[in-house]
Amino acid sequence: MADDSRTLDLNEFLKRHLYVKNWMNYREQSYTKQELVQLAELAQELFRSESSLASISPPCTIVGDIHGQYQDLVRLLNMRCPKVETKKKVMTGFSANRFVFLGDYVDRGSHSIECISLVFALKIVYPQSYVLLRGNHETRAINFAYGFREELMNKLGEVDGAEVWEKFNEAFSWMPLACLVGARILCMHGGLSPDLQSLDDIRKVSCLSQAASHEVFQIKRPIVDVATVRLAQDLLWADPTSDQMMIAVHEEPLYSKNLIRGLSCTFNESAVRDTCKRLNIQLIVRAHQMIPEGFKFFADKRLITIFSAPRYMNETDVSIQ
Ligand SMILES: [Mn+2]
Repeated sequence: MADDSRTLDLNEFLKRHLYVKNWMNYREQSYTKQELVQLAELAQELFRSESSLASISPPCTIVGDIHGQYQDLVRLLNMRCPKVETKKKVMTGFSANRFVFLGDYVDRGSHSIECISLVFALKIVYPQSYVLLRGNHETRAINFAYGFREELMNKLGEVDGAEVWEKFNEAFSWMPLACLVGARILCMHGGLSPDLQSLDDIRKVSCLSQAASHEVFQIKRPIVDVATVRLAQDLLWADPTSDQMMIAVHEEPLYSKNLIRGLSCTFNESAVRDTCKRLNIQLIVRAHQMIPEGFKFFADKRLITIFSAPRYMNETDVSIQ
């Protein structure tokens, strides 16, 4: 890495991405293959060293789906931090706050590369202040089809674009699947799972090298195809439902097939109550569904859905993210 380390200047990279003076005359960022490959490799190293269940102390800002909406991401990151504004130097959010991102940085919007490389650069510069969770779009099959790969090919050419796409997906396969905020708030991109019986179930999804030999049910990262691990798939894909049909049944089921997504599950209010009690959690924070107002509570405020891509796809289709 030492030989081509000059290809990536992280301070300059952050500066040119975070300080856009005039969005009306915004000049598209240009990238070299080397700097993007390096970003993906450095981020991957950090993800490998983290637990699949990340943790961070409050206060922190929790951010939902970004989906390539670079301008909205920059606005979020530059929001002033009220607590430190009284100091002489006004600190902006990205350097003063802690952040948990709930995933879905890429696809759909027009600036996936800017979004994912900016959050990767922030993670590398401020590793303790940023948690980047994996969303269902941080998987090969999805970001092959919904924009990220095409954007890379357009910007870097077919050969280099495909190579960088592989590197980013390698990094994605190591990303944490959930995060504990101050031990009482559990965050993930999608939702709950019948396989989530304890927090250790998520912690056990880690590199085999870190595994204790007696842990029979150890699930190995990287997880290239999340469909091979039901817990991982549900954490990335599941949705809450208030389906009355589920509640009407005498022997109340907590989970059912997710017919809208065609994979993973839906879970009802009882599943949320049940999981909070068993895991000793006060609140579950997830993203994954478009909410025009930006957030929506569920199950007596035991769960909140956060969505951070305003005017997403003109907010026409509320069902599929
Ligand atoms: Mn999603």
